[in-house]
Amino acid sequence: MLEKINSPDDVKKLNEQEKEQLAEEIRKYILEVVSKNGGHLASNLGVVELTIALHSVFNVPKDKIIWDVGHQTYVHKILTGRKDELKTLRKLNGIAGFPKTRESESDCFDTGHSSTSISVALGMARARNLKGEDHSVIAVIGDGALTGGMALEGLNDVGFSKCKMTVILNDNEMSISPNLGGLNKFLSKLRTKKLYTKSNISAKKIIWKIPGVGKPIVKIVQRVKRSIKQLIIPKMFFEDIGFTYLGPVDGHNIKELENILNLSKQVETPVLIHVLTKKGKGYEIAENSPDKFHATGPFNIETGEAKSPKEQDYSKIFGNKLIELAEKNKNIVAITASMKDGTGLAEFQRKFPERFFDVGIAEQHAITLAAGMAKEGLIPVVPIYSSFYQRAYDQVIHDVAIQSLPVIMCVDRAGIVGADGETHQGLLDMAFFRLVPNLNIMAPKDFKELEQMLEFAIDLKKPIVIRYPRGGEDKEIKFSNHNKIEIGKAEIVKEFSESKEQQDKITIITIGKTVTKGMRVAKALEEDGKNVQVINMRFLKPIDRNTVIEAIKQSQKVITIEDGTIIGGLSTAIKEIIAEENLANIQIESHAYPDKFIEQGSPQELENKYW
Ligand SMILES: Cc1ncc(C[n+]2csc(CCOP(=O)(O)OP(=O)(O)O)c2C)c(N)n1
Repeated sequence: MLEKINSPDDVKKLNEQEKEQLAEEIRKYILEVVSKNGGHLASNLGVVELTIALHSVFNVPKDKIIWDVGHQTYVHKILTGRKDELKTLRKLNGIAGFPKTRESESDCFDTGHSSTSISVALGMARARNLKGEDHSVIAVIGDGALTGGMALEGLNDVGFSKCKMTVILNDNEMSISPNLGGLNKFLSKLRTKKLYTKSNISAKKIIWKIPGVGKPIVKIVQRVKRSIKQLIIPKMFFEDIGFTYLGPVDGHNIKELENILNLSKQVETPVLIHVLTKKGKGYEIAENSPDKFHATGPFNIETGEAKSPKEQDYSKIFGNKLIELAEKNKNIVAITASMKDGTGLAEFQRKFPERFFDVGIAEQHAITLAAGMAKEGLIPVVPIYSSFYQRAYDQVIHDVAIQSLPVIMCVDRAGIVGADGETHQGLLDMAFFRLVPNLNIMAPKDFKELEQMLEFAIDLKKPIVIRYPRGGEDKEIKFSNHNKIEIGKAEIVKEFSESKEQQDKITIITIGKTVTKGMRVAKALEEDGKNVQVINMRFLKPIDRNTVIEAIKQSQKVITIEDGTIIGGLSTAIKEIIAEENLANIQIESHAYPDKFIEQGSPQELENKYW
């Protein structure tokens, strides 16, 4: 069946049975590709029927489907002309793991971070209305993404707008790990309601929504039903804020999905369709461990085992050290925005359940919650991926930094992240955090230094950022020396050679993961006859001006290396010192990522391309 499918028109031609067969073949194909390339497996297996139904009922690119987060669009890509190309999923120059408008006109908006789809959809629906057009606009959002503040801001405005558009709530009861919170409790009541089928839907309510049609006939009946429903059916929340609620519907029944989607088209005001799906559907191993298969590296299909064994990484080192420190200090608490596994907090949760808080996909709330806790004497530690810290920038400034509250902000996945592409690279945090008064910013050169920095941060009692990369420490270059951390003090990890006193002196200034890169460059330059010292800045802020000035005065050339953008980070900080101190005649060479959004590829490929 899959062989015949090159566009949504081909899907529309299939009968019910053929569509079911197509669903099976798509699952097999996705499993094949993701087991080789890695990617978001479980979420995609969960939306196969929903995506087939959407492309059976709607016509992209005229109709607009906005996928929240966008990690579940592999099926959509297969059905919209990218079937063969999917084999290059997440590779350099290959098909992206998220919607990309540059890739296909069927992808109407780029996503990657969660909870944006409802706002985007309303924007498109309002634009459609103002332009006098008549296509459909549909946001597809998971129950996890619905916990993000912007989704709720969007729902609020959509309900008020009375704008014709559809929100499809893809409810699998999971974020990456099981979904938590009050909204989840509310949805769990809805889940237990009788499933929607074509035969049991009350058409009256739909007719009532069509202006001028049927209104007088059903109005009184509706009022009575409404007051009774309020007592027994919690779906009224969506109805009360302005949506017509349809569902819940079995998200693996293509026929019923098509029926409900067609029904929604008749409503002239906002509709919310509640779709129940199973994360990992059809691949038992993923159905049983949907969190493990939310995002996965290459794995063996038969066993589900990872192809390359998991090695020690910065997130685990962070999580273990935090447990050690929390055993000694009961004021330490940990907060995650729905990423407890990725950020290394799973064991902390087991050990200290009452000191662990998973707030949902709510980075802004996570930081302000931490600020409140810090104000009352706790020591909140908040690991969030670098690119998701972008969400909480104002909270860092307004709620933490201005009052100089002791929140420890751990920036995980800092620097180049790789296959998830532009939306997930952690290249901006050094630049945007450096602007904020009162913040201290550190980055460790290896695991040991991360442990030292975490310990230092707990004692500091001031706002502090610790950034560290995805994955593990350098396998070849090891540091035996780990000097005590002192606020704003750099360390010299390689001194000038006295034996080469007469030669050109070069100072390499670097920080975090790239300190080992600096050591490699130093070795190559020395082989070339140069005399090189390497400075590990440790602190981007406060920066160790004296060490920098001293180094520059001794050198003919300075090389800066950092795992961040060229604007605003380490190289800018060094150039500012050079200008402020009038250190003329110094040659400076900066290695950082250029002022553009960096595409997907392996970290190694991207480092080779851009450094
Ligand atoms: C702002 C932001 N924070 C965190 C993430 C990481 N993330 C990607 S998918 C996901 C869970 C999404 O759950 P849900 O919306 O229910 O979709 P599902 O995968 O269950 O289909 C998370 C936390 C993100 N993409 N964006």
